[in-house]
Amino acid sequence: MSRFLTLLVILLVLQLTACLGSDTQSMLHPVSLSAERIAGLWWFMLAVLGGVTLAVFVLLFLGMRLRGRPPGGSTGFVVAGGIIVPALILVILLVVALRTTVALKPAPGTFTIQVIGHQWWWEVRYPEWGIVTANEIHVPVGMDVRLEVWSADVIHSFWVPRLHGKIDLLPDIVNPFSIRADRPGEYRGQCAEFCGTQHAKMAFLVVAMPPAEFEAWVDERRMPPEPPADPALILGHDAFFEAQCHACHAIRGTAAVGKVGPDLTHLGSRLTLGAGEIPNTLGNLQGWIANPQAIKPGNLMPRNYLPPKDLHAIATYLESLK
Ligand code: HEC
Ligand SMILES: [Cu+2]
Repeated sequence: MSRFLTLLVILLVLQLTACLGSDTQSMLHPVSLSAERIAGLWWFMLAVLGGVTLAVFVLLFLGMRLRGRPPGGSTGFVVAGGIIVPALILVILLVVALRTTVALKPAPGTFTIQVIGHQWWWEVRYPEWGIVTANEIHVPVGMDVRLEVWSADVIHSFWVPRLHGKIDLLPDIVNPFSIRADRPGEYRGQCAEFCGTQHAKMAFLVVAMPPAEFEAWVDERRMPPEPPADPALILGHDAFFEAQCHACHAIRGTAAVGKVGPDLTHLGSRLTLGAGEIPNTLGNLQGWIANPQAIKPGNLMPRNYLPPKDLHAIATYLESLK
């Protein structure tokens, strides 16, 4: 018995260590009012249900000690402990949860960001400024931002645990809501609804920046990048078209207007490649272009059998697009 208990305690402690570590995607480290409300609800439920569990174990223990004695107790105890108290607790939990849900009503928002889920990446549009990017959502700190989300294929779910609750991305139906980050930082999000083979590798970042920095970010991205002048970059630009990348990708200011994959207009300034899968470096980019299937098996970008000098030229060109 005591060996069993020791094992149980060890397992529980091990499980708790999973809650430590990185907090970039932890709903227990909220940085917005709505995430704080959700975390508050979570702690409240943990406390209540922890109390219930404790009470049940105490009763179980008492029951075990009374084994062998003649039966006693009363019907009243069973009715109170088995019906009235549980019903009361459930009603309290329901009321508190409903109040939280009502408090999470979306705010009007100062501007709109559209997020469109694709298998297995996120298209991000700022219609006010004509900016299109992917897998990265820049927002100003302390401002409510209106979000409109939908899906280009199957149902996805948009979730940044430190900022807000989950919201479904549905084909053909636009779901509006709002987010607000109260502290600058990078907050990881993740698709929260199974959507196919690479569902687990459908991540993204919300980058919350001070309003002035955000304005500068917008100013740099509303214009397409300058056409390449450097011969090495022109080589990369031409190789991009020769390799048919433009069939699926758009680069504003060029003839590439593909819609199947992420917009690459400002790829050089993005933090990650493949929806949060690998850091955006020149080496990783070459690896991705040559064989995206090795990094994210089953994703919708095919392998490319390019001569090394073309591969290098394309990657250098794309990294120059800031
Ligand atoms: C058949 C369509 C298709 C073709 C052709 C294609 N891609 Fe892609 N590409 C995609 C898709 C889809 C993704 C998103 C994959 C994912 O993350 O699930 C992608 C992702 C990328 C990314 C990562 C973008 C990001 O923000 O994560 C880069 C860079 C890229 N492609 C470059 C290229 C280059 C260079 C070529 C030409 C050699 C090319 N692609 C050809 C469909 C294509
Ligand atoms: Cu998804």
